[in-house]
Amino acid sequence: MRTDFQNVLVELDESVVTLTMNRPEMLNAINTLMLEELTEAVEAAAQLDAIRCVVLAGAGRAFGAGQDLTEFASAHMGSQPLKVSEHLAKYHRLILALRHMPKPVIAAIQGVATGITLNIALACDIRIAADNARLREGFARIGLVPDGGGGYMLPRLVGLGRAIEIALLAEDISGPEAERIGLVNRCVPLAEFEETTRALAKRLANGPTRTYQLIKELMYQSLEMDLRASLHLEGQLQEVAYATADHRESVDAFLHKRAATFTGT
Ligand code: T3D
Repeated sequence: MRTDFQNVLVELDESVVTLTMNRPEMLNAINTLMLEELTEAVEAAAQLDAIRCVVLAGAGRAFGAGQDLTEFASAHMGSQPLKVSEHLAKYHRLILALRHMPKPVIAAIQGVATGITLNIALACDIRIAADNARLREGFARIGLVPDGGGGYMLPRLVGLGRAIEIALLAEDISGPEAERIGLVNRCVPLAEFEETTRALAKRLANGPTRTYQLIKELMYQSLEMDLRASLHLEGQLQEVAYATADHRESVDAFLHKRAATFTGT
């Protein structure tokens, strides 16, 4: 996996990889290069069996300030105006790569998370916020609709009524409030934020990775299904889970009163 990106830091700690959006001087606003690098890193992490949990973070005092509006404005106003569908296709590739990641992805949110950066976090499996987090679905403030999967993820996380209010008003939501309404899974004091994230990532990385992949598939696909279809899918996935080494190991560990060691297979 490449580690020499310009706008994304890649840190591997045992089987946890942390991808950090790294333009702190402009609150990690996403320019084309960062988007391409982040997508490449996420896709590479998906391929590597040695990586069993991915953390997405922001450098400095923010998670991220959304689209780089300087780059956006110059693209809009240049002689060849931005082709929105082509531009968005790049974001969509990242959103799908996160959503299809065959291992857990944690978004670690401190400070500002707005616009497309927030929606990238919503595409992750678990969100941990520090208590200084300010989450804002900021698109309406610049006359845009939520993109990058916001229209899909937001109502599924917080319910339709609240999602519409959040998108229309585009106001800051604090970390504790985000936890209360289900926009993030947990909000912790800033002083405990890194350690909480690290401990959760390690725990997930030491778990039954293949089973986690199947659980993600079951949950995400079931969103699009009726009960009958979901029950059918659960049967198919359980067949795969029964055949994993981790399933056999955990039953054996229980029977022999010892801790299980998961290999992720
Ligand atoms: O392309 C697509 O279709 C995808 C769609 C994307 C749309 C979006 O992502 S919508 C959201 C776009 N983002 C914004 O509207 C946020 C703009 N930024 C702000 O409103 C404020 O910076 C914040 C509220 C996020 C933070 O305020 P504050 O006071 O803590 O920091 P600051 O001083 O405003 O920002 C620090 C620097 O970062 C500053 O640069 P300077 O003056 O020190 O040279 C600021 O200009 C820069 N910065 C912050 N956000 C962006 C940015 N530069 C470019 N693009 C940004 N988004």
